[in-house]
This record gives sequence, structure tokens and C-alpha cells, in this order.
Amino acid sequence: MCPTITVGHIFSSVYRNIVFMANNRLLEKAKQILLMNHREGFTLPSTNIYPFQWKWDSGFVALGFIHFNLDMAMSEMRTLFKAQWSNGFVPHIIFHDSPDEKKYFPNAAFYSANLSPESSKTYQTTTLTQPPIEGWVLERIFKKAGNLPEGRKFVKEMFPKIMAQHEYLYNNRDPFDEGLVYIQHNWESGTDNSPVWDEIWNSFDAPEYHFSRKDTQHVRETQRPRQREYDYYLYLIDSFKKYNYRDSDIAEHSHFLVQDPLFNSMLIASNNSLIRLAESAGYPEKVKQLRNWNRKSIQSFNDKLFDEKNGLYRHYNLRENKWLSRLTSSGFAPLFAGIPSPDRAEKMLSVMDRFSKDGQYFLCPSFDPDDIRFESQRYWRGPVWVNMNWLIYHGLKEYGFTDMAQKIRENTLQMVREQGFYEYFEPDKEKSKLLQKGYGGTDFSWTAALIIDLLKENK
Ligand code: 2M8
Repeated sequence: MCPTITVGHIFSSVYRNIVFMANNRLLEKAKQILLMNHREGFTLPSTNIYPFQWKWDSGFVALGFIHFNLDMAMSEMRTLFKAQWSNGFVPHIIFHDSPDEKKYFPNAAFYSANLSPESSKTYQTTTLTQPPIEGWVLERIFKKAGNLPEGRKFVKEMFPKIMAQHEYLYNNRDPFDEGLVYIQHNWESGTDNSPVWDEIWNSFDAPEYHFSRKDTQHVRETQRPRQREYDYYLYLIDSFKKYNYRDSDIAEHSHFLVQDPLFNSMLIASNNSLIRLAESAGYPEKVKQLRNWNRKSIQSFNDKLFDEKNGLYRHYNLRENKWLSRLTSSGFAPLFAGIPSPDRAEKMLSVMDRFSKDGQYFLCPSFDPDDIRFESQRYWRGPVWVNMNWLIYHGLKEYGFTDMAQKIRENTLQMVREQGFYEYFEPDKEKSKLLQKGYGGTDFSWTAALIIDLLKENK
């Protein structure tokens, strides 16, 4: 008997074909962007606004290269770790070519990293770091290349460097030996101008800095941090100089000392990956060390950072001994590291549902859309970011929340398909229809890389 073909069937197969073709075009464009932004051994986040190598951007970029050029994925990581300091610290920007003030500010001269005796002698870098995602990036590269001799060689080469980074963090950024490391600057969080930091800026005064903003020459002011916030960002760095960037002094005196749920989740997830890699490479001592770190870190994370009432993980202000008072998408990052119990994960799922405003918003806004400080176009104060979506998507999948995971994946692909490879996106679906483009930098590398990964998943 012939199966009945309905009009519905025809429509849905035509629709599937259209999406299939659109995704293929997306894939090709994404590859082009990565190749266009690629320099010798590393990739710029976006050619006009971020003209150097950034730490966690390189990790995300490597995930895209994995699918079509393993050498480039590996060299992205190799180049990053060439600038590692003698104490294991990995800086967040490497000023590869002339550290020109005309291109980006604050530049290498402003940081004066050489004040620290531990800084790189070969590369000009910043004195801040960014989320430690390299452990799990290495594991993904290994999964793709493990059967090749280069894959095993690469793990052998990178494992001790990443381990040294983790040692640096636990030895220098955990003054109360809790297994939770602190960040000393908002730029270390990756979520630069999130409203979560506002109460810290309100707790002290910073002088006004007179300099010309480079970022607002490329991106509208309404989409970037406010000038007054930059005063605080710069003042913190200036204030670290009098201690020659010694962490112990910074921990004792600085106004900014925060245990960030995103940063710590990335560390725990990286520890998990290093455990698996160390098991397969036969490094039992390292497995023991990593397991000890994670036992303590996960325990403290759950004891200290989960807010039962609001159903989400929070930032902890070590200076004031209390949570910072706002909810951000960084609070969902623990899903990626397997930190919450299934019960807590369910609670987080309802919060995510609330963030979608009954489906009127794309997931996942970077900041609580019901909070008065939410701003839908201003950088980390509300817009949707592809790197956060990618992390949350994988976290949801691990917990078996398939529907929500698929929703995030579809939202991400739809935004990029309809608006382009921007740095961040308008969450409000109606507004975004009118805009027809995203916000911030264009042809953005991690957007391209992670779209490749989402489209090529399991392939
Ligand atoms: C943004 O941060 C830099 C400072 O590090 C900036 O605004 O100049 C953030 O979105 C950060 O997470 C990202 O790594 C960087 C480059 O994409 O841009």
C-alpha cells in the first residue's frame, strides 16, 4: 500500500531542505571568517575591534578549526601558551604585532607587564587572565586527533602547561584554601561590563582617565561599556602596579575580589578533562592531584555559590563576604562542569525558562531580563552571546534536558542565519526582526567557530 503524502509532509520536507541549504551556506561563511581572521599561529577575535590574540577566544576558535584544519586548532593553543609566564599564569591578551595605542587601549605600555618578574620575556602581554577553558579544549582536540601520532604528541606537550596554569590558580588565587579561585578584575570574567559588577564600582571611587576610546570608533557607543566604567577598569590595573602585580598583595588590598561561577566552572570542567586525559596517558600522580582539586572545588562551589531561593549560582564578593546581588547567565555555566545535583539543575531550568520571557526572547540573555539593570543591546548587560549559548547547550544535554538544549541550539543558529556573524545579539525576537543584524564586532571569530561546531557536532 502506498503511504499517504499530505500537504503537511510536503511543506515540512521543503522547509527542512531550505534549512539544510541555509546551514550549508552558514558553514562555508563561518570557515571563511576564521581563515580571514587568522594570522600566523593565532586568530583575531574580530579584525577591527580586537586586533590581538585573546585567551578564551583562542580556545573557542580552536573548536571550530578542529573540523577542518587540525594544525590550525593546535597552533592556536601552542601560540597562546608560548606567552605563559614562569609561574604558570596565562595572560588574556598577547600583543603579537606592534602594541600600538592607535589600535587598542589599554595597550601593552599601559599594563607594563614587565613590572612582574614572572612575566613573559618574549611576548608583550596583559597582566590579567581569562576563564581556563584549555583543559577541555585539549580533550576535544585529542578526541579528533588521538589516533594520529600528532594527537598524542600534542597532549604530551600541552598537558603540563595547562596543569601549570591550574597550579598557578590554586596556589595564588585561593587565599582561604577553599578550592574556589578568585578573579581580580572584571576583564578576567570574560563578561566585562555585566551589571553584576556595578555594586563594586559603587563601593569606591576611581579617578577619571582621559584617553580616546578605540572600541567606539568601530561599534556604537550604546552597545559598549560606558566611559565611567572604563575609569574603574583602568584604575584597578593601575592600582596593581604598585604591588608589581603580586597576587598576595592584590588579594589583601584590592576592591575587586570575586569568586566567579563561570571562571570556576571552566576550571572544574578543565580538571575533569585533564583527569580523563591523564588516565589514558598513564599519569596516575596527576590524576590524584586533579581529583583532589575537584573534590574540594565542587564541594565549596555547591556549598557557597548556589542560591536556593533564586534557583541559580551566584558571584561571591570575597571583599564583603557576600554574594553580589544580580543574576547573570554565568550562573548556568556549572551545568557544563556537571556541578549541580539533578534537583538543582531542575531549578536552574525554570530560571532559564523565565529568561526566555515566554518565548519572546532568544535564549540565553547574558543578564536577568526581569532586572531593572537589563539593557538588551549593551554588551554583557543583556545581549545573547554564542559562546555562552554553546556552553549552556552542552551542559543541558549532559543533564538530559534535551528540549531546552535543542531550543538553545536552534535559537543560536537562527540568530546567526538571520542576522550575521556578530559578536552578540538582541534577545527580543520582535526587536531583532526589525534590526536584521547583530551587535558589536562583525565577522566575529568565536561566533563562526562555534557555529561550525554546532553544525558539525558528532561528525
Ligand atoms: C571582550 O573583552 C575585551 C577586554 O578583554 C574588550 O572589551 O576590550 C570580552 O567580550 C571578552 O570576553 C573577549 O574575550 C574579548 C575579545 O573577544 O572582548
